[in-house]
Amino acid sequence: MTLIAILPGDGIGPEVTTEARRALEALAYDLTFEEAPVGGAAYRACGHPLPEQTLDLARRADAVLFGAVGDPDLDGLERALRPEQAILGLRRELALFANLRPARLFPGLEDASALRPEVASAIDLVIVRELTGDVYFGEKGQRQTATGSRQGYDIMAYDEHEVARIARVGFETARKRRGRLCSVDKANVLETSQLWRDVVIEVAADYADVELSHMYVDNAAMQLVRNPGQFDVIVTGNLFGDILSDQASMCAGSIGMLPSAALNTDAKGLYEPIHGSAPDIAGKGAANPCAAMLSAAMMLRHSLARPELADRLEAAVIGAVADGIRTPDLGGTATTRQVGDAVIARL
Ligand code: GGG
Repeated sequence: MTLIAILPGDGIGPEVTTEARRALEALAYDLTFEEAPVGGAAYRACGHPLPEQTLDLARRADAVLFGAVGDPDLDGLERALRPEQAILGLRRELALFANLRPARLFPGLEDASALRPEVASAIDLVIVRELTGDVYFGEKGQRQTATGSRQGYDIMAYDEHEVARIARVGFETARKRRGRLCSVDKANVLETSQLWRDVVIEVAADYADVELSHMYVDNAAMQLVRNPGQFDVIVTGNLFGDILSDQASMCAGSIGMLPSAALNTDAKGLYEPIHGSAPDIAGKGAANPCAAMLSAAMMLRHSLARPELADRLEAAVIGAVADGIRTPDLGGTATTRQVGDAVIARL
């Protein structure tokens, strides 16, 4: 039996993972599910955002379906106990260094996009975000300077092997798509980015069939709204990738539409909507479950080797949205459960 770990987390995480799990149950009868607390919910239940039992389940499982973490009521906690540490810990412990974040405008969502319809309709890209390095995992802290003022610091660092392995994921992803890879950095200012650019160019020698370009992150942010159709695959670091994918989501209609896959070198992966816990709408039945359901489709494709089921689930989500069954973030009035039901009815 294939074991799926369900880690719903905080805020809207439980609502959206419930719909994704229902879709998986409707599609495949040979999956077993085990659920464990994570994030703020786990801190409240066991005193730690990533309890040993949750990590153990994630290690045993064939794949992990993750909701969201974040709880403003726990903002005062020391950093090691904050809900967000759970997802960082999972990425580190499972060595999930490669994050695939596809963004495309589904039929009928032109009006929901932050862009003009003719610009928005061209968006069809994948952001390949490095996930276990950068300022997220470098040395960090607060200290006092010689003049007595408080200083916070987060060291940005990348080793060449970290850059090379994510660059390869970028090239391989581009090779399976339209053959264009744009590496995004800030090489005019950051030494880390200069190394990033040098290593990406070295790796490019193995991918003569892929057209490589480079862009500074500030320009990439601007180009994403000016002309998103120019991008096929973007490969970038942890922080830049986090920011650019939220931006891309609004070009594609809503942050509630973007799934993600966090992968290591095995089939094991962690699948999560790119959105956070959205505490303002938690428990109201207003959360968009599409990103979580599309993340489940990515799980079927990447970890469970069921591409035909992944295609069916993606088509069902696209069909429901095209038929106007949409949550408020997309301008609709449907509830989380109604969208889930509409997707499952189309499987
Ligand atoms: N489902 C995504 C989520 O819960 N994000 C919260 C978060 O803090 N993520 C850290 C990051 O990806 O940068």
